[in-house]
Amino acid sequence: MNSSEKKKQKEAFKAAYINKIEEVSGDCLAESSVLKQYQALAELVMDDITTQWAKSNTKYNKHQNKQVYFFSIEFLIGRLLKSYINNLGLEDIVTESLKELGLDFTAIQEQESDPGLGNGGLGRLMACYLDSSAAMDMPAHGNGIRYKYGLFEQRIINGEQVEVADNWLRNGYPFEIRKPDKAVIIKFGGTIHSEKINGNLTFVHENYEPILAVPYDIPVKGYHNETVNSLRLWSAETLEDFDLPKFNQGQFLDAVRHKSEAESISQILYPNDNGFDGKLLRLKQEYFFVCAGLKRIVRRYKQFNNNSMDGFSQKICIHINDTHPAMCGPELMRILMDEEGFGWDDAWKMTVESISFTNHTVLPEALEKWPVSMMKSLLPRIYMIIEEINQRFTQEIYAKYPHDMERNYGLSIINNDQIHMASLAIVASHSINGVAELHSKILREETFKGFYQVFPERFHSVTNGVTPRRFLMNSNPDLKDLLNESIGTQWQGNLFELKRLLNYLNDPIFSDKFNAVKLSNKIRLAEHIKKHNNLIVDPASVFDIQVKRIHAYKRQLLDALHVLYLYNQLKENPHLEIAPRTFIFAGKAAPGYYYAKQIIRLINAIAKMVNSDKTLNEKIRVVFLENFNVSLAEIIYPAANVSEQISTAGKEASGTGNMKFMMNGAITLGTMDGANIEIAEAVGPTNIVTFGLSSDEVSQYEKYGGYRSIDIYEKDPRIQQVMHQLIDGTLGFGLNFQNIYDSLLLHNDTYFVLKDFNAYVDAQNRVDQLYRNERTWTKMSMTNIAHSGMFSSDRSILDYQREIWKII
Ligand code: 26W
Repeated sequence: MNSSEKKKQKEAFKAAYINKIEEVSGDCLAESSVLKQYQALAELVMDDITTQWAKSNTKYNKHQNKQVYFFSIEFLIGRLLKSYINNLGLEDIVTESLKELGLDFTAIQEQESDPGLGNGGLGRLMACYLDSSAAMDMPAHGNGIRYKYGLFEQRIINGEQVEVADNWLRNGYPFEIRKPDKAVIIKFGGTIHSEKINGNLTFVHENYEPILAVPYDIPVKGYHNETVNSLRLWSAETLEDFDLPKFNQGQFLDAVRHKSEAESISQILYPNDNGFDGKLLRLKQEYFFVCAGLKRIVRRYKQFNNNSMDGFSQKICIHINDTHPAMCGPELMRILMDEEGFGWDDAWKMTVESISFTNHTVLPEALEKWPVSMMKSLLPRIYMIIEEINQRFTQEIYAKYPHDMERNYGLSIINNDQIHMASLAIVASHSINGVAELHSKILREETFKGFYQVFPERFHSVTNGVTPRRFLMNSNPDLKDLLNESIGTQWQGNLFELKRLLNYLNDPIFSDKFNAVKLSNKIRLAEHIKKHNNLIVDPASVFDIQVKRIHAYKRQLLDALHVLYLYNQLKENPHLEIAPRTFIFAGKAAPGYYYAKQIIRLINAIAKMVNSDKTLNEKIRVVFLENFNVSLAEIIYPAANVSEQISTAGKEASGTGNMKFMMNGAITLGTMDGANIEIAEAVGPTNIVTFGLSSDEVSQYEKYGGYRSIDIYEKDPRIQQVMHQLIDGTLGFGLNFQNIYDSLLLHNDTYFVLKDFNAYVDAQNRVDQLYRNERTWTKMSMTNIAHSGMFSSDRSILDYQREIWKII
């Protein structure tokens, strides 16, 4: 674009924008609030996108390309305005125009609520996959729930987590389109009886409670292309707002109660990450979006296929994100048999051929098991189908392995009056995959060993990835510019091209610029810390960061105990030579997870003690940032020097934060777990710091009931000191962390914190040494970025296309 063209475009944009502001606010630009400025900009952007959206949909309908649908109970999409603008290629036009109008683009963007429709890794992964699919012109769509309240907002009050409702729809949401004309009815409860209709045995569902599912569609705009896919989120409503008979009888409250009971289905996201609690409402949520999504997919398919289901499984992929949508199997069977008239065998073939399944965790407490009684009464027809799936499957297995009753029993989908959703998902799909190589290996050899023996060909592995648009280009624009001016722009289309950066490893001018970018990102984070924590941190210090959900297996505790140990060292020897460090933590704890909340309290107690101790010469600082979400993450990753990825080996399926840090030049300090292993392979042993037990060692100990933590404690005075400090009042008057203490010593340290402590301290010392050699550190940092191509979600999507959906 030459400069006169650009000028023209900017003038056109400004005129349209001023118009829009008047339209949405009734005020002129000068009088308008920042909120209205945001809403006007959002609408203007939507006008552009919806035109392309309609074109994309027409194309999909005409050409009948294979469509992928991600079924997921979470989509953690983050703010969209900037991402839309950049994907439309309007970055410069908008930025410059707003500046010329005297407006603050950053403040405008901050008006957008950050939809917290997910807990963590699983939900964010879906958002990255939607972004990558659209960027690569692939028809893939999301199907989920439009929660009225997303994940709670976290406040830290007196060092403790306090939860506040996340009313993200407060000011409306400009990027969704409500489609009441595409609503469907979902049936809960009631009874099933069979009838002969026209000589065919038919199942009739009676006395059920009908709930209306209304879709809201959000466009998923591809990067610099014409593709716009859809994220469809379902909202629960009553069929009639009031139950009229009851209303007429004067039972007004009863009538309204029905409305609120119906709406409760999409009222709130369950805040559990990796912990199953078998609540009825959650089961309703799961069936709700599964049923609504599948009904619409079948309807659309027939609409553009001469009212026929022929070829369905060649054209439709139903990809289920963990087991929460595992009822896709039985529900698709129900639709095919009861509504489309297929017999069992044909319906089964179509079902298995269209469904694929990704597992995201091996923690036993996260595996979903629904009581038979609950399933039977809430979803009687689905239960019948699950029973029959299981009967046919177990019969096959018994025939195949007649002498191995014990293992056959273990494969049964229904066991001890519980329905094992992972088993259902495996049996009803043609593919199951783990999310990193180690994770997939553990699935094959441990978690789903029996199934692997029956269906070896179904098992795959696709390592997770993250979108470089959001987590590099948009959140680290200075790095983007520096890369463009040095290695060209090809990397934006193919992240493997970042390898060209290796040519600059010994270029002092580049290195200086590179370090300047990191420093300015650290200054931005330091400003955030000043504003929110009222604490001054030194941007020249090492920014050592652990941000993720708080969970025992992720071992924020190990990080915290090391800080405490370092504090003790400095107290003993104030002249200890270390590079000054700022330890930064953020993350939410599930509201009912007491232990995790105690960890937050502990970190804040340590922070208070360390930050107020003048004798430390500001060599260490500790920060807990409240309310970790996608928007905050975008400020954090670009500012990191050290990426803490220290889960007990074998427990973190993949991790994706590790990739976001790496892409922004942080050095991983990690265990050989999840995708850390692949990061280590990609960068080589000199560009990562690893430590600790391997997953084999962990499982060896576990086989024999764990290890004896007391032995380690007794031998190590350093450990004794930090352990005592948990309970002796060091951390503040009345602050006692007895239950953390007990978990480590009395309950035998389930996650090997003390076992790995020494190795971790050594690794931290190595980090210190490396950082103090600036040349070395800069090279390591650049090397990490150069090898991050493999961790783009574009690569992951290509793997899925090739291995699982068989599109290319
Ligand atoms: C039923 C309760 C429940 C809720 C959420 C069980 C399990 C989950 C998720 C599957 C947990 C989760 O988010 N797992 C994370 O998935 C990421 C994406 O694949 C991985 O990178 C993380 O390692 C994994 O913990």
